[in-house]
Amino acid sequence: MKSCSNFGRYIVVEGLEGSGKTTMIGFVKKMLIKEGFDILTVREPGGTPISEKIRKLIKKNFLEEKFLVKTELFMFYAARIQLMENIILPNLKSGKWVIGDRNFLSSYAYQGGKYGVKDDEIDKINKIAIGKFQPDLIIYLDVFPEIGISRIHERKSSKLDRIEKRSLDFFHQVRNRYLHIIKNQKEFMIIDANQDLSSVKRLFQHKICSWMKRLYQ
Ligand code: Z5A
Repeated sequence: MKSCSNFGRYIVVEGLEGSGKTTMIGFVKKMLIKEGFDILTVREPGGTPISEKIRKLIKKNFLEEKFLVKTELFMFYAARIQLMENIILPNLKSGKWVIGDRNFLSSYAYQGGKYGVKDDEIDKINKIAIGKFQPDLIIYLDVFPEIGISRIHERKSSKLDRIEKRSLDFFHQVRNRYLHIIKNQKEFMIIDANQDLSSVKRLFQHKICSWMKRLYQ
């Protein structure tokens, strides 16, 4: 099934918290390794020493100062540049396939919208940060915020982080943003992630396999 091209492929999984991104990435990684692919998985924000420090800072609860949305946006992009330039691009160049837990669509969904930064302003930052670079495939796991959050509550014994503490309204807005902006992407798929785990896995496997068949036709 492997391509003759030396360049790897970059698949990004997007979705609200609790949509099952981490679970599905682990599952598809195992599946592709069995097929003989060399796979690297990364998460955003994070994935390099500097990006992991930024991750901690972004998630921290600050009582003494308001965290501004533009500050957040630049911090996510700072972490993204470190990860793209130092990890993702060199690995793709060496032929590895990279599966990412989030990328720029998260910034448009969480830091954009009615109360956030305008899309044309994010476009400018995006262009400076990653230029015209596009993932080969974006898979959006669509979950209702109520379901995603209840999964996170079930999973977590520790306190919620700064972003997870936001209102249900905020997450509904993020979901609407995702559903709107994903339609402008070159290669995307939407999976109904409200279903039970084995159904979502089945759908995920089916979608990836049909995309790969098209890729190697
Ligand atoms: N953020 C941003 O604002 N702007 C940006 O540009 C970027 C990010 C890049 C990162 O949080 C935060 O940063 C995130 C967006 C913001 N904030 N929020 N809120 P993170 O990296 O800590 O976490 P996350 O990306 O939001 O994902 P998560 O919380 O880890 O969830 P997940 O990976 O999608 O789900 P999971 O870990 O695979 O599953 C969660 C639980 O549900 C687990 O117990 C599973 O077994 C269970 N699960 C999964 N699927 C199912 C199904 N189908 N049925 C039943 N149970 C399931």
